Amino acid sequence: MVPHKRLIDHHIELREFAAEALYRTALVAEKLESTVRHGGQERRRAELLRESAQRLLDDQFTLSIVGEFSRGKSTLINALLGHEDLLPTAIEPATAAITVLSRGETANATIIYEDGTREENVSPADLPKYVLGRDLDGRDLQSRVTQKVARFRRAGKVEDLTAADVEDEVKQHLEETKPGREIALVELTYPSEFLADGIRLVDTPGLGSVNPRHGEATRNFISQSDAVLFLINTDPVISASECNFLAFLQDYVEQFLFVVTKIDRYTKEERERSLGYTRDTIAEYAGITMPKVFPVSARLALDGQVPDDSSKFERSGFPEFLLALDEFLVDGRGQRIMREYVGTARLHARELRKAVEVELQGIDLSLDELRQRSAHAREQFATAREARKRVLGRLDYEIEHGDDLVMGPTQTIRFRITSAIRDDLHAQLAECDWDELQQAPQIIPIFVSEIIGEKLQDHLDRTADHLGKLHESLSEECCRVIQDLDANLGFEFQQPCEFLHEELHLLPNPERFRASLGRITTDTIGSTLAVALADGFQFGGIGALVMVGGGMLARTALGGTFRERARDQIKQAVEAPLRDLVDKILLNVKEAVVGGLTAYRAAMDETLDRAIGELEESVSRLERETQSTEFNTTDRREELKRELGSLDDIEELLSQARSSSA
Ligand SMILES: Nc1nc2c(ncn2[C@@H]2O[C@H](COP(=O)(O)OP(=O)(O)OP(=O)(O)O)[C@@H](O)[C@H]2O)c(=O)[nH]1
Ligand SMILES: [Mg+2]
Repeated sequence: MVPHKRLIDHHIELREFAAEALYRTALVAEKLESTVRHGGQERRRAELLRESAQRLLDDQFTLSIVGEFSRGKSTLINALLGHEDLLPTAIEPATAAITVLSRGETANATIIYEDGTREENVSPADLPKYVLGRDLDGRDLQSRVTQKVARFRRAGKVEDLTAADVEDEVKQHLEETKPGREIALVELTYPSEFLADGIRLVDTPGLGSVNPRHGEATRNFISQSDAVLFLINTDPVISASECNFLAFLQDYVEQFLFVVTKIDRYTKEERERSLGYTRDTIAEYAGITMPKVFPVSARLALDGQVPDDSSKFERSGFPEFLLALDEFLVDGRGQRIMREYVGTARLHARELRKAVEVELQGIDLSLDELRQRSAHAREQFATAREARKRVLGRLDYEIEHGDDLVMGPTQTIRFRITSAIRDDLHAQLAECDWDELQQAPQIIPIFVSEIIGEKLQDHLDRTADHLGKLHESLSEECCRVIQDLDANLGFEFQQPCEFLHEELHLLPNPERFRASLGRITTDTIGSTLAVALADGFQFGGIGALVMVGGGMLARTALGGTFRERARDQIKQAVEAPLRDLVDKILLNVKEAVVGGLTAYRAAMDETLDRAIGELEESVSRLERETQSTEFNTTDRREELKRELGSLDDIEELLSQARSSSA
């Protein structure tokens, strides 16, 4: 299936404008590095710009397909690539490993294990061996236990069945299904036009299946995604746990497209009701206004790819979906190009312009005038460097006191939060029925995260506010230093330094920082509790029964005993990590604050150093040039004017890039 041509052309146009601007800026930098100059500063700039252009042209974009188990993720990818059996699919929870698909001449898989070893040249036909989880939904265990209960029942001895009998089955099952070497990732190449232009499609293990490690694998991969396709079904409609997962995703990814699959199974009326409900729920719970939700049938799309059956393809919803998907991809990629590449080209072009302007004005001066000017400029540079020291000194102070800022009231906070969670958790567990207990590994981290989030909110808000104010005042000061330098240097510049505000704006800002503090909390809770629950509860033997037993055990006399034991097990699994959880969160927040401040300091330092250093270097070069006997003022002036013209062209290209991205 080929992506829509016009939109792809449009994306390529933007990318080419940006790449050309980067290459041309590199050329200007190189030309300015004339024979009389030393230091190789501009040559290094040119290298940097070329590398950046190369990266842009290799431009990869990762689109992850996520959703709960069995929603049809793998089938949807197969339909997008037009190959029915490429990725294994199944009625029960299937995919257990992250599979990254990219374009290649042949279909070929590489298996990468957690220990770093690789298995190359695996045939896609063998993928089920690697990608499918064994007994992922506990079906084997369930049937094993069911058979045992049935045997007792047939013999009329169901009353004699003890918990120990059932536990034996669990132990034996766990022993037989012990996981082998864990797969970290499967890389699969496939010759498809859909994967042209650096698109990588990622099939992820479904969430909400009984093995929390699979949800973890998906959660951990999300930060590497540029955009997400979120799969939901017509029936069941979107659930609370899907909404929670969506909220988690929103911390990492800005671009979402929602797909409701398997529409072939329902009538038009059912579909429309389900779609309406899904849209409203997403809008209400995830705060995404007018979410784009596309109803499709991957099954019909696959069947409709057989020649002479285009009506199925028409009915699959794929024609509209593919159009929207193109638009979505172009939009997402375009935003990234604007952010990462157009901005870089613009910054360097402006710096070069300043350097050219200083030189052009300088070579027209008499030697005496020039000496006076550069003596004056040197004083200004010294003043600017003093101001830079002051700005950095303030940041050093904050970094040194990062501990107080974040860790101050740790003890009280820890006590308050842990007891609140414990009380609430016990009360909640007492109310849980079998079905709810089965969902504990998914629900508990969300529940704990909500309580901790609520209790820590004030504390995190204060920290974020403080950092926000600091950022604001330091950015202002930084801009002032450079503005003062520009204004007092004795040379005139065509463009004021308003862009500096934009550049500094990219550094940690209060809102983004507030969001990232929230994310640290969710991440810490997610990983700490998921692992604790997985080890202590899921694989701890008896707990697994809760996963499988559901209705069947509830109907036997054992039901009550197991429910109680399962509750205790959940309490134990959660309580131990709770004690350290708050400390861990605060420590992670502190690391993020200090890390953020340190990165901010480095960026501030670099900005100021560059702004001062570039001009200083221009003035020094000017002196060297005018003193050099071989220097030809007329030629150089012509050369500089030409480069100024090139810089005008680059600005023009960049504004074309901006308008083509709009
Ligand atoms: N009728 C119909 N069935 C579908 C469609 N898409 C998927 N299915 C079926 O739904 C089941 C689950 O599909 P998968 O593609 O394995 O689902 P998944 O989301 O990858 O599941 P996990 O890997 O377990 O997370 C399979 O039996 C598919 O054949 C569809 O559009 N229509
Ligand atoms: Mg799958």
